Amino acid sequence: MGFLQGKRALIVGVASKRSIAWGIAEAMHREGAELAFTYQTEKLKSRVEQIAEICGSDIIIPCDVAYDEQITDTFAQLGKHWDGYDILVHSVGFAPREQLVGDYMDAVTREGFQIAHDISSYSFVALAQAGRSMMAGRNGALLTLSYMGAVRAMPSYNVMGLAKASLEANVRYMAQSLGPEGHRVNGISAGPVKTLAAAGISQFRKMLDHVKRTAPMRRTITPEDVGNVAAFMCSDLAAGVTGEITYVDAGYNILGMAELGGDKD
Ligand code: NAD
Ligand code: 0WE
Repeated sequence: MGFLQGKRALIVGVASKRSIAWGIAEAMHREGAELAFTYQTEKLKSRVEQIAEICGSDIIIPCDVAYDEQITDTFAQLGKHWDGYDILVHSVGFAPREQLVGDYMDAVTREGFQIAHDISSYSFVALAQAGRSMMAGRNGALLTLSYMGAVRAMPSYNVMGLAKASLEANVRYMAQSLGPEGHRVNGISAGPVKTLAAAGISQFRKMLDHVKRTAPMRRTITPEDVGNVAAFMCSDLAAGVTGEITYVDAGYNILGMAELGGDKD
């Protein structure tokens, strides 16, 4: 029997078969969870439907987290299928593209800052809030995805780094709020993966190569690597863990002077 047997999970953030959220959905399905999915835009609907079908799910709900009504309506729709749910996976991040180019202080604007924080951090607590009553009494688990740019200044990640820092603080404050209700809130800080969100980021290849050469495991990570840890974190096996950010990055974050320890250069 899978370790998520009897659990119901809402997955927010599938856009393609490369999505980290898809790796998470696959692992949760394998471990016996029942799944529901949201999609951001009509363009993504048929793709998310296909992916949901592979996981035996026919619950596919539109949700652009920029809109309060769509967040509220997501749980009204979910309530037509399920009387409650146990797991929320938030795998959403966005900043206007021009924010992720060049030097931080040249690129940042008030609007770019606001959008990055709204979509990448506020949306996590907004979804949790809207779904709170449906999680009541079920010892729920909430999970989000972060990146090391939250805690280190990195090239071009720019205002997304600040938004991820906010998201990681959100994990801790949400854990404080929801702990007394029996719910746990955690984050996974993933190493770089080639997904749609990474497409068109200049030097992304170089970042993957750098990790391959220098990370302790001498490889990059996959959505499957993240999925397995996510499934564990949202299961009762992790009942004693909340407010935590777990790195799934082949060990890259523990290094200093990474380049000198690598195979080449
Ligand atoms: P992805 O493009 O597959 O997923 C990003 C998702 O965010 C998409 O499904 C997109 O529809 C959704 N999204 C964006 N704006 C939205 C909005 N307004 N409303 C609803 N959904 C919206 O890319 P991914 O790499 O799988 O990203 C998932 C998460 O993982 C993000 O939080 C990202 O920051 C994080 N992450 C990614 C990497 C990486 O290198 N790919 C590394 C660490 C963390
Ligand atoms: O969190 C992310 C991706 C975030 C992201 C990506 C995009 C591209 C398309 C947010 N907003 C947008 N907006 C768009 O218009 N990652 C961790 C992947 C990533 O993105 C980077 C990275 C890494 C790693 C951007 C610059 C530098 C490194």
